[in-house]
Amino acid sequence: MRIDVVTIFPEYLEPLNVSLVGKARARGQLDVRLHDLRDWTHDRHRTVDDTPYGGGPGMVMKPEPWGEALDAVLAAGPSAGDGAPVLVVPTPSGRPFTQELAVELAARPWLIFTPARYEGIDRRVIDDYAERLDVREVSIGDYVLAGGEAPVLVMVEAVARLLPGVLGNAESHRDDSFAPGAMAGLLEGPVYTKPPEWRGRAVPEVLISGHHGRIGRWRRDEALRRTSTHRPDLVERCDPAALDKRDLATLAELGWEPGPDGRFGRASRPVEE
Ligand code: 6GU
Repeated sequence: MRIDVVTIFPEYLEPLNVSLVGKARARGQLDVRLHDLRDWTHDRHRTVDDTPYGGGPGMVMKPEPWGEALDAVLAAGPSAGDGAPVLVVPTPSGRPFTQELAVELAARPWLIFTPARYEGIDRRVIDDYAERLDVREVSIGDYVLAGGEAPVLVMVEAVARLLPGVLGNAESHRDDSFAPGAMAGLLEGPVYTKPPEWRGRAVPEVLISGHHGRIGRWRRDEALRRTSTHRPDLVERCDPAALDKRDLATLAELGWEPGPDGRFGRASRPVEE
C-alpha cells in the first residue's frame, strides 16, 4: 500500500518510523511519503493560511497550496480505476472513523491524507477533488484536536495492522473488539500472562484449567461484562440473534433483557457498577 501525507508538520509524523508501521515500511509492505505543504507556496513567508470570509475567529488554509500539492502527488499515480487513491480528509466534522472504514481503506492500494491546522481547509479544495476522487472526511472521535496529524497517526496504524503480513499472526485480529465475527461488537475482556501469582493476585483459575470450552465461555462472559459496563450503547445495538443461551443468561445477570423490538434494554443499572 502507498500512503501520501501532505502537512505543514512533517516532523509530527516521525512516529510512522517506529514499531509496527515503521517495520511495515522497512519491509516494503507500506510506502509512506511525507510532503511539506509549504513546498507549494510561492511567497517569502510560505503562507498557507488567511482570514475567513464572513469573519469569525481563527484562520483558514488557503486553497492554492493544497491544489498544487495534491495535483503533484496525484501526478505520480493513476487517478481513476482500481489504482485510484482515496483522499482522506481528517476533520472533527467528518464521519466517524470506525474499524469498518479501516478494513475498507486497508483494501485500497493508495491513500492520501490531508491533515489541516487552523479552522480547516477552504471548502473548494474538498469539493474540487470530490469530483474526481473518492473523498472521505473523517473524525476520530467526539473531541477537538489542534490539527489532523495525530488523527493521521491513528488511522495509518489502524489500517497498516490489517495489511497482509504486517501482524505476525494472521489470527491476531480475529478477536479484535469491533472486528466482524463471533465477538462482533463486544469489547475484549482482560488478559493475563506469567507468573501465576503476582502481589498476592492469582490468575483466574479457569485460564490454567486447560478446558478450552470453559475458557471460551469465561472469555465471552468477561467480554459481555466489560461491554455492559464501558459501552452499554454496544449492547443496545447488538443483534440478540448473534447470541447464544449462555450469552443471554449473562446479560440477564447484568440487567439486560431483549425488548419487544428485539433489542436489549435495561430497566436499572446494577449497583456494583
Ligand atoms: Cl480528524 N481533526 C481534528 N482537528 N480534531 C479531531 C479530529 C480530527 N477527530 C476528532 N477530533
